[in-house]
Amino acid sequence: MPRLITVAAAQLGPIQRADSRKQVVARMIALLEKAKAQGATFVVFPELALTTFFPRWYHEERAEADQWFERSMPGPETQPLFDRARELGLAMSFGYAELTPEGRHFNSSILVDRGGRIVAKYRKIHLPGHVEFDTERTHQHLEKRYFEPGDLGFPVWEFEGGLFGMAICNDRRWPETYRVMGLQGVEMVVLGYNTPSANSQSPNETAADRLFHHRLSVQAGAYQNSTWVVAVAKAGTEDGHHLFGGTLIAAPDGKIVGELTHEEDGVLVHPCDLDETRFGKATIFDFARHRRVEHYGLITERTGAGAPLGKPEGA
Ligand code: CDT
Repeated sequence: MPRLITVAAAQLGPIQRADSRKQVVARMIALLEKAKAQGATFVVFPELALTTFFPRWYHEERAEADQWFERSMPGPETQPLFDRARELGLAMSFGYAELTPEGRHFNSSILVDRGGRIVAKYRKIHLPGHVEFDTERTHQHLEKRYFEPGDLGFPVWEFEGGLFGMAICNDRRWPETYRVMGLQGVEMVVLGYNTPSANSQSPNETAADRLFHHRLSVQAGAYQNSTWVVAVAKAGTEDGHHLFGGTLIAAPDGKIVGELTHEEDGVLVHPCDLDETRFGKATIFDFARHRRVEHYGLITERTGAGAPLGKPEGA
């Protein structure tokens, strides 16, 4: 019997700065209903799903940015989303800006079970961008100003009959993200993203290049850890700033089994057999047999690149 989980990657089209949480939650509920009609049992929404991608906007007063954060989850505006998911019997995952009671700011995502209970939380670890307004860039990316790095690591949870992990946007570009979860036997990684289609520091990089790097990272993470990866975009033009789409599901052999080609609200539904992760985990990526951790020390000893370790032969 395959261990099937029918996943809906629920892409959101653009959310403008003026759009309210209430409007966005209504759109997310419409996607839940669409996903349910197509047989999904688990719906994955993007990073910072409830608002525009606000790290592009500079607030001199840090506290002004608190308008984009959720002080509780669920809160008054998100409760209808939880209620509808529970009524439909759907599990879900989505990203949001988290403001803790102690005043800490994280770029977070959660797993919610079919009963509407939050059973897992992840806080984004790899924060791209910068802290101060940067006049050299064509647009700002102020995640390092508005968030602190996640403090929860990359745990894997038993969920929906399998082993699930989360990552958020820039995390997908780092092999360590997947490997730490791979070492816990992860069978499905769900991640959302908001990725500008222009590189603010290089006019030579095209939107096609950026999509290529996105696919490359997600497919490599899936293949090298023999896991499903569900990658979900917020896409389209937000107040003049374009985010690429490319919502996709990658199988444990690294192949893309489905991809959205538009930039609007929509679902990509695929029945994922978690047992398909077994072959790779038992053969080429059987970590217990093939990894050589005695040679991997630099991975945790060094953050940035340092002096080469090679010595001339015979020296
Ligand atoms: N949201 C997010 O992490 N976006 C980044 C953009 C990188 S450019 C500073 C990404 O890696 O897709």
